[in-house]
Amino acid sequence: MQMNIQETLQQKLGKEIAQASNEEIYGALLSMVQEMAGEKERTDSKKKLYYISAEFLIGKLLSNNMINLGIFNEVKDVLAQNGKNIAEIEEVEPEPSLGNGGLGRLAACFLDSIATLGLAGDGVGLNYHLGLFKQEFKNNLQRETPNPWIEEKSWLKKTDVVYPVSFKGLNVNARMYDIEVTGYNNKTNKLHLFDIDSVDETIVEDGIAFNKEDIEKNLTLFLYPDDSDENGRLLRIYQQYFMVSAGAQLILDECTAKGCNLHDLADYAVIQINDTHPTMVIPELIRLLVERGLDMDEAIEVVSKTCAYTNHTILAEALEKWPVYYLKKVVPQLMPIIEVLDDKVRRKYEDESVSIIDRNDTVHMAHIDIHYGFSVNGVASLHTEILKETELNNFYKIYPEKFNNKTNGITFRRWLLHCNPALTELLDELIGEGYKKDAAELEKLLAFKDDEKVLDRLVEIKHANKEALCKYLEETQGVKVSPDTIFDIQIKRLHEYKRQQLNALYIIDKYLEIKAGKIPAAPVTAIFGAKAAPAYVIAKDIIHLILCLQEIINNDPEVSPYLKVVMVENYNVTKAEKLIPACDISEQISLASKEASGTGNMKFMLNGAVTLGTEDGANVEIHELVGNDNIFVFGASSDEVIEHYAKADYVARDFYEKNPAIKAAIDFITSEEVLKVGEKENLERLQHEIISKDWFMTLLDFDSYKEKKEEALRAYADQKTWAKKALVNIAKAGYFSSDRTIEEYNRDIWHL
Ligand code: 26M
Repeated sequence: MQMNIQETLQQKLGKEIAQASNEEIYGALLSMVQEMAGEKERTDSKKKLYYISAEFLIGKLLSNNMINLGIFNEVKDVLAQNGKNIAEIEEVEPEPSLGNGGLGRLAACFLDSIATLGLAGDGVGLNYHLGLFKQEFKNNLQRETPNPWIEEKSWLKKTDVVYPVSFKGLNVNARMYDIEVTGYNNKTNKLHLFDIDSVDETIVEDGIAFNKEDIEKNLTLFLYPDDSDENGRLLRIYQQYFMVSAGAQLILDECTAKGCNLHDLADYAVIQINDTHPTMVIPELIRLLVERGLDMDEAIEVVSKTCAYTNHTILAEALEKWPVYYLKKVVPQLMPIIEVLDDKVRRKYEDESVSIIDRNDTVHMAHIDIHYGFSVNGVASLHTEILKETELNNFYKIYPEKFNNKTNGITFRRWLLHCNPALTELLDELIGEGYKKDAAELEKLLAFKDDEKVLDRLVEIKHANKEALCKYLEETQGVKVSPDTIFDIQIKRLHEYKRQQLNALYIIDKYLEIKAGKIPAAPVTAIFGAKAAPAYVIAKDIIHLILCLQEIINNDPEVSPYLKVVMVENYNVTKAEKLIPACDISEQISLASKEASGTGNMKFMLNGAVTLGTEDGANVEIHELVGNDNIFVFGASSDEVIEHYAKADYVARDFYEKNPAIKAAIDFITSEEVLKVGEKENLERLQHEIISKDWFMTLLDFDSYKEKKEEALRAYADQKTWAKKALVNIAKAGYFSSDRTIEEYNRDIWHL
């Protein structure tokens, strides 16, 4: 094999590997991997899954494909023998950032697991030319710039498959591009990304601004353009319909080619609708089936047996509702169908709250999914319970049989084998390689819980990963941090409910303590990574505060020996792969009941970090698995939080006025020190928000957060005990393999 790879590469390069540039080698590897993937057997079965999603946050593909094809180590060795470093070649690949965060990354993990399990299931989405904006920091503020990823040589394969898509007054073509999805030692599937030939990247100007009305030029230009104005929201509808109309035509084509007569569509296809972004696939499929001869009632019934819906949030503002007037403006052909769907619901159920079109002429997308899909799932136990008992209770009463939980998972190929080769090697040595196909086997590691040598190795591996991160941070951002400090990491989208501001308040409190002469027992490096939506003002203010703290604290010789702050620029999948293996404390501090699941929490645990978290989302399940000794849990429970909202009795100002530590930390936000490096307007706005609104109850949990965090920092001092906690976390992480999640989807929903 080794000889083969060497020869193939040399042939593609037309020269010796040693003489080629990293860019040339990347190109040759890309082409070799694509050919190998193309030669692999495709999954095949009568019934097939279509996972439709507006986001597939796939991240870089080269190394993961090589791991899945079983050639990674050989390639690495061949390159090394020729004086080349695989890590440097990985750097050449641009990251396709085709997602915002958890929802998009979940879709990518799922594709990996579906192929790995040999299930026939393809992804359907959009080929955004510019992924989620690139984040730059200037004057301690976030700036957004375009984030292109498509190069002459890329993973995309242009196909001849083209479907017509009609909007009001505009007919366009959707062309299909494919990305090969290689399973780990198994068959392959495809990710189908639809695109419009007329997209024009030159219309972007001044950061990420562009003409939102020129649909032919902008339809697939950006991932989720800003929806803070009406044109942005209309463009989202254009994108969504373009995706589902092309997807629906693809599904009907493939099924009829396999002998489906449309009446039996549900025997050939199952469609998983990832949040409400693809919901229009339901009326669109009905429309197409009627066009092809089914009567309306039967078309509705067939589609209802084919579609299943996943909910990823209980935040009311994130549940999509489109004014009828928008839909009439963009996709008038769907409105008569949506009206029939609404009419049927109204005839059957008196309860206004379950209607599809409400009295303000607004279409509730999730309601379409729940009435006209056969399955509704949440993404962690607590989340599903809240959906059933609270958020969607009126639906649960009508359709108890549709509701089910599918706790999220992550692919261990990317989040362990690829990002943490040293830990992978140790595991191979201790428990064999079976865990790579059956993650539950990680529990075998528990046998080494009291093995000092093993615990020492875990400590060594973590330290080496921290050293590698330090080197990377210095090279890329010029910040110097010590691997001998505790790495406390919070990386995730910036959102008030995730409460980066709580972490920031803790840091201020710590800073003030150190300034007052209270020296901490152990030095800490607080690391953040987060992008804020361009129009989310308070989220950007929180980034501003963290960047100001970084400047003040890191340059203060009294404080920086004990506390440092690092805000990683342009946090993305690639950076996550470097940060997670180096983490000691995993910050999962969302307000209980608000984080549907979280998946970063699982990645950290798998890499031997200990969680500091609230009883929210999948943290609850992590807690149950590892037990009290191996996690640090704090804060109000979801029941308490839900009650506070119901009674509207939470008053942030009371905490500000009655708790001196809280007051001092909040006052510091607009102190002279911070104003020296920051913007008055932003800092005052944030301060006012926290004192007078604090919608996500940061101050409610401040004391218990501080107490638990101090406990965790103290516990770290005993390295053996800490390593044992790390070991238990790794051993118990098997449950969070997306292979397990996908097996459950298949067993309960897809039946492939
Ligand atoms: C909406 C409107 C305009 C622009 C963007 C959006 C939008 C985009 C993505 C809204 C929500 C989006 O994603 C939500 C999301 O990522 N949810 C996360 O899903 C994960 C996978 O299930 C969970 O682990 C997280 O808890 C949940 O927050």
